[in-house]
Amino acid sequence: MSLFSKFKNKLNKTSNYLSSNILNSFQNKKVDNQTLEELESILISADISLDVVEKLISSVRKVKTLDQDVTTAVLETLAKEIEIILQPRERKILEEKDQKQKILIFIGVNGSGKTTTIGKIANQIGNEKKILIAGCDTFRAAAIDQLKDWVENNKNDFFSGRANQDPASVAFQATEKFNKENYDYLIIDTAGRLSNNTNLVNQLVKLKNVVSKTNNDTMIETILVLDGTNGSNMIKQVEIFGKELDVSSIIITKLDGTAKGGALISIANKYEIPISYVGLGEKPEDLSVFSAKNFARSILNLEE
Ligand SMILES: Nc1nc2c(ncn2[C@@H]2O[C@H](COP(=O)(O)OP(=O)(O)OP(=O)(O)O)[C@@H](O)[C@H]2O)c(=O)[nH]1
Ligand SMILES: [Mg+2]
Repeated sequence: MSLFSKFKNKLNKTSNYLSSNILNSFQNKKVDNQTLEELESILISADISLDVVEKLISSVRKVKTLDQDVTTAVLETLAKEIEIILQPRERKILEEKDQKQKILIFIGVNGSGKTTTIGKIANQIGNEKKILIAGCDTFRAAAIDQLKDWVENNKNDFFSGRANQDPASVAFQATEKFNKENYDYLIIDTAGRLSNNTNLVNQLVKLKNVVSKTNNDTMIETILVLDGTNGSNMIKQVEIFGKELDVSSIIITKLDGTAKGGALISIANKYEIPISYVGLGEKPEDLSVFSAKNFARSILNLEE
């Protein structure tokens, strides 16, 4: 399956919603105040933020009403505008050749898809590279087991600490092993919820500081994983995590399971943080490098 087909198939909840409603509104009609008003509410209910919707509406307003197929003209205009917003956020974190070794720290609230995404990424990196996976969620045995399953399937190496050990100290020991044994990648999984009252963000800041102490900051990626089914509520999470931790890229998961995929556009418009991957299902191959064009055209049910 081509990368585009993958986007198109998996984003069908969002694209069905958008394209069918837009078709209903514009079929045999022209671009006027009434149809634009309808379009505005369609876009808003797909969790696209108001500032983005305003941008989109103002370009659709310029669509020539004489166009034979108004619906296609509207969809094409929307896709072009959305692609312009998304384009600057594309970043392929694993293809930057200047850095031989990389440390990926995965953060995000519980259930957002950190562990699954780590498994998928390690699977895609493949066995030519030496990968060490560190389980720093020391509070839940199930968390370690879930990560271990991925590690075993991918044939990676695994490092974890004692139950309830300070996550930062596990991360520190993992970094020592990574450096001593000359791994290409260290991928750190963290907890999304803590068993006690310490603040999650503080805990992560501590973990990251410990890792930075012995490693060059340029080789550390702090990846915020967001659950796409949360729609516009993802913005709050970018706010909370981004304030204290220098998030270097975002991964939005579960876009296969939601009609709220439009929220990705709101995030791209509001924050200058790159979007490296999108999660499009639960299987190892269901993680795709983010592509502005594929995303923009897929959610409007257009062809490549
Ligand atoms: N459909 C779909 N499900 C996903 C995707 N990514 C993750 N999931 C599922 O979401 C659930 C939670 O994922 P986890 O990887 O365990 O999330 P986590 O962030 O590690 O959660 P905690 O360890 O509790 O903080 C699992 O059932 C995954 O299979 C995706 O892109 N699509
Ligand atoms: Mg997890």
